[in-house]
Amino acid sequence: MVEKIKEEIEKLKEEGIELLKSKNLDKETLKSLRIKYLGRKGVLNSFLKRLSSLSPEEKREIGKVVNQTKVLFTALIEDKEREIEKIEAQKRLEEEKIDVTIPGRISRVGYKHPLNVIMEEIKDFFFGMNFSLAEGPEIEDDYHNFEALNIPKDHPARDMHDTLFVSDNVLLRTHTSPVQIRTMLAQKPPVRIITMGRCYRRDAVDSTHSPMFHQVEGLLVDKNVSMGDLKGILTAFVKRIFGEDRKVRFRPSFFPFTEPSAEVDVSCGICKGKGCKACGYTGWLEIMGAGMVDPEVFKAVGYDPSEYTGFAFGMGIERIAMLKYNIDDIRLFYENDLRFLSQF
Ligand code: 2U9
Repeated sequence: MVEKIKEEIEKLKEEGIELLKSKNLDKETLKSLRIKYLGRKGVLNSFLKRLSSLSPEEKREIGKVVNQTKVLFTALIEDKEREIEKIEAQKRLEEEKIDVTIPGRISRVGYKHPLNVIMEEIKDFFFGMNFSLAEGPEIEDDYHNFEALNIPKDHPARDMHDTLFVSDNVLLRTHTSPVQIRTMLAQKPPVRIITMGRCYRRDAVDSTHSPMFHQVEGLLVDKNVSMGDLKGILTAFVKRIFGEDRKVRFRPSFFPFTEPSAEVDVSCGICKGKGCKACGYTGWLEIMGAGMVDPEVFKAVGYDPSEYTGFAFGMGIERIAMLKYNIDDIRLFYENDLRFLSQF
């Protein structure tokens, strides 16, 4: 009986050694082998349950062999576990390996849009002159876009602003001037602001017209503001944008919201003022409008025109960019062609 059991254990031992030493054992299989051999209800313990008919001597003998086998199997399993762990660690290292010699991906750098370049230059100048930026809605009403700016319903100036209407009284702003109206309605003088943004007019598209374009306008209101202040600041501005060597001239003009009004010209950069095709052989390029704020506008926003005066100016940003960079077609600004945009 004892010999038979010992034989069985020996057979089990050989089979176990072979299994536990075999290659390609994975964690799961090893776990089930541990349960099979060493578990509480495992094969080795099952031998101990069959000893009841044996003498204490024999029981001890079998017990010893079972225990030796358990110790051997435990050692084999632990060896295998370490081996699997090592293989897995090696695999992880392989997977996470980074080849630092692979050339990096080159990310292309974008370009500033020429209109943004100009807008930033304009902001830089006027912020330096202690102006701040005011913003307002692109969808406006008749009052802020026309009425308060001294442009009543039957005024011929409304023809100049061919308007895109949303409804009877609601429209897309034709200039940024309603932002100045809103600012004055909201605060007392002194006021020193610039506005910039999209404006809309019912224009047919050609090389110099677009139904959507950008404007910059400015407004300075205080006691004793004169035409001299207007000329001083705007001359410095034009020279900053176009170059110190350029000349600036002010010509009388008319706008409903300014009185007196002027148009501002810069000397032609191509012919240096001698006259060429680009300036229509005049030597001058028209770049902006300006004037002293009309007392009627002050009355509309509740400012006392006998106490305060102010100057205002306005320009189309596309036009400034076209003249500064010699761009001959306004549509280039909106087409997002990188061959054009990458030049700025
Ligand atoms: C208020 C009072 C006065 C803004 C001004 C101009 C002259 C002007 C044009 C330039 C080219 C419009 O984009 S354009 O077609 N603008 O000539 N704008 S004075 O005057 C104001 C604005 C707001 C309250």
